[in-house]
Amino acid sequence: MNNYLAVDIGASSGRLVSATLQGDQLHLQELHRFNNSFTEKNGHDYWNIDELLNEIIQGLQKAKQTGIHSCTLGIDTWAVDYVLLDQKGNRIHEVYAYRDARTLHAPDRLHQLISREAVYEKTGIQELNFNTLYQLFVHDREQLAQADKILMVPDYLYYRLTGIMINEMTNASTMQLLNVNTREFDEDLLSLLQLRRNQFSELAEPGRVLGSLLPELVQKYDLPDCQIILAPTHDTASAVAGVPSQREESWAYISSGTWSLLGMERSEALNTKAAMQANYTNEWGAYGTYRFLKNIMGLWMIQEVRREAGSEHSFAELAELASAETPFVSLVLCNQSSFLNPDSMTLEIQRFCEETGQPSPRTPGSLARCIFDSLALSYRDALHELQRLTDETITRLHIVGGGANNELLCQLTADLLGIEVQAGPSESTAIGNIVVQLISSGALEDLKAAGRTIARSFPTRLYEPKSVEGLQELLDRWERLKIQATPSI
Ligand code: LFR
Repeated sequence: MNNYLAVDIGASSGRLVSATLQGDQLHLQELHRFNNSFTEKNGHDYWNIDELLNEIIQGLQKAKQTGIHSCTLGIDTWAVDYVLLDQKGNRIHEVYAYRDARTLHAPDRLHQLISREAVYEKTGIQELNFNTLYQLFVHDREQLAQADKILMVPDYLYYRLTGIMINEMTNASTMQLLNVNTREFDEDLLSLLQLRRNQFSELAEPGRVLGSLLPELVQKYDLPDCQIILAPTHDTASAVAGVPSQREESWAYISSGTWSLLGMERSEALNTKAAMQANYTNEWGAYGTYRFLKNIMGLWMIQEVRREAGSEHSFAELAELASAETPFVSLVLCNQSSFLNPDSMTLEIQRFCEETGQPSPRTPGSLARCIFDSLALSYRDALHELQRLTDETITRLHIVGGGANNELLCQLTADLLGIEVQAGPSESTAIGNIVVQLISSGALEDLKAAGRTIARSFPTRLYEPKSVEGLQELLDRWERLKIQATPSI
């Protein structure tokens, strides 16, 4: 039986999962799990990239110990962050984490040189100050000029495992440097950053067989014989490939993790002015698809509040405490840039509530309630925008990722959006990574077949919308709050 391994690393945790296809069912087993976070050094936030590589190697060793001698392997991580390499392939700097504050004002500076409209028309990518375009714009010029190659984080991990350099497309599109018409790097944007095309590698499609693990690694660490396949290396691209949709009805998704990514899978980009104004993006997906979506601040807010309280409560406990609270007492505008990486998320939420004349949430339960209520209201806005921009009526909303386990948030979403929510699987990112390997090796035909297999293999839960008491009044309050708002991400 073939073994398919997925390395899936998000901003807060990573895992190595093994899968087998038995009949028409996919079976998953988690072999290794580890924490991930960025750390501050001399006023900047960095990832520990070497540690991530060690964790992958440990995961592969565990795979071998459980009897997996040969397999295919795909890697996905978050997007936008990059690694500069010298001519010998050595890293020449620490890897900045995208929440580092150095890019906070970079968009305004860059758009003095080229307009927002022109960049959106070229790339179709939403403006987020941490996009690679803005990160490279503020990166030390000399170091940038010295870089022989620029890889994204998963490209770098693939390189260290195989010795082969590529720029995988789904992650590359989040650089905001690719032209959606030519589907290549945009020369104007490259020259604006004083970069050369040959500082990047070939743009490679997910599903491509990259090669094998370096023999010296296999020997040194006693690793299985792995054929390396390019997953959709952007975790959100994998997550959407992992949605249990047969791709027939009009469906939307929320990939619910550190971020909530709400959108649709489309076969064409939609880079109109209206889409730009709503800050919708067209990230590239597997098999020529686009993810027309919006970033919403997501579970990062509750992760931070929990961490600041010494991780006293589990996420499930926090959701339970929130369920016991009165709904909609205090609301925050999740996408305010002040929530991107505050010194204290708890204080920032309290400050927002006080400044807008709302009760300040002081307990773990009321903070959690405030976050979940506010996220669900943000989803409502985003879904309405999505329908308006695409002129489609969404009949089903899939929630995948860790947030699919949050019953309160799933029910709130169904209620406030007035739509049936299908929640699960929570491991859609690893699953999407794996189904692309299955398609690549001929075991599944396409994304539709993958959707059917995922639907058969993993239980999901349906949330029917219930009516919300005082909805109109709540929506009026929410609209008033948005008028009081300061700029958002
Ligand atoms: C989710 C995600 C989002 C991206 C953000 C930064 O993990 O990849 O899609 O906007 O992280 O990379």
